[in-house]
Amino acid sequence: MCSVGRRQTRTKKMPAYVITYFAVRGRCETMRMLLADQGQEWKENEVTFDTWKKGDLKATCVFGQLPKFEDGDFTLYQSNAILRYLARVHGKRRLYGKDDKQAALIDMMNDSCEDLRLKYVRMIYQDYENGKAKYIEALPSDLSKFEKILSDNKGGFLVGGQISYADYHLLDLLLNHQVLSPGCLDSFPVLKSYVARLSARPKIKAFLESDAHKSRPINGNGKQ
Ligand code: GTS
Repeated sequence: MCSVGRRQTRTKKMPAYVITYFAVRGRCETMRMLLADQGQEWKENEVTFDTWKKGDLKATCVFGQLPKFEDGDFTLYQSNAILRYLARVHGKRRLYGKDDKQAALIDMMNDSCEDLRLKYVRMIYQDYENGKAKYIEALPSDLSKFEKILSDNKGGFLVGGQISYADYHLLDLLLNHQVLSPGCLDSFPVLKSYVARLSARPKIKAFLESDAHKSRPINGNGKQ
């Protein structure tokens, strides 16, 4: 090994990743879980609602919204694009399947997670008092689709036999839904054991038990 190589292996790597977001789980807990499970470090740049309201930061964001994700001097917006970037970069065989077809299926699964997230977010922010009961009543229709997908795929994950970025997204959604409606997985044994199995992965378990995770509210308006 050349001396430069030796010096590099001895240098402690500082976290190159910075997540700029409000002090909530929201759209960032999936990427935080992915990073934690992949043994990565990152820095949190928490933005208060008062700072955000001043408008200076918003004006610098490409779409006027957070999260913002930085990898050194590379900046990204849009939470799902950030997940896909991290999926390409991390994982022993990446978090994006073993070939283009699996990658497309993983994107399809993530799009379905996004559909459910949007329904959830709309209810939480726009219709919590009147719409929560109705939302919970309709939830089995969405959950049953994921139950079938996981039952059909014998690999234990949404696609193939190894975790993908979409699994972190689904796990985050299911954890949030168990807070919204604690018994919501009782009639979905496959989803229930999937949540238990993924939550028990040592690095995810440590993350879920961390003060950082526990102290962050799920949503910005205090509803959950
Ligand atoms: N499609 C975007 C993504 O996935 O990143 C949506 C981002 C978004 O809606 N951001 C909200 C925001 O910046 C915060 S949150 O909904 O993720 O909590 N809101 C402030 C604003 O001024 O729009």
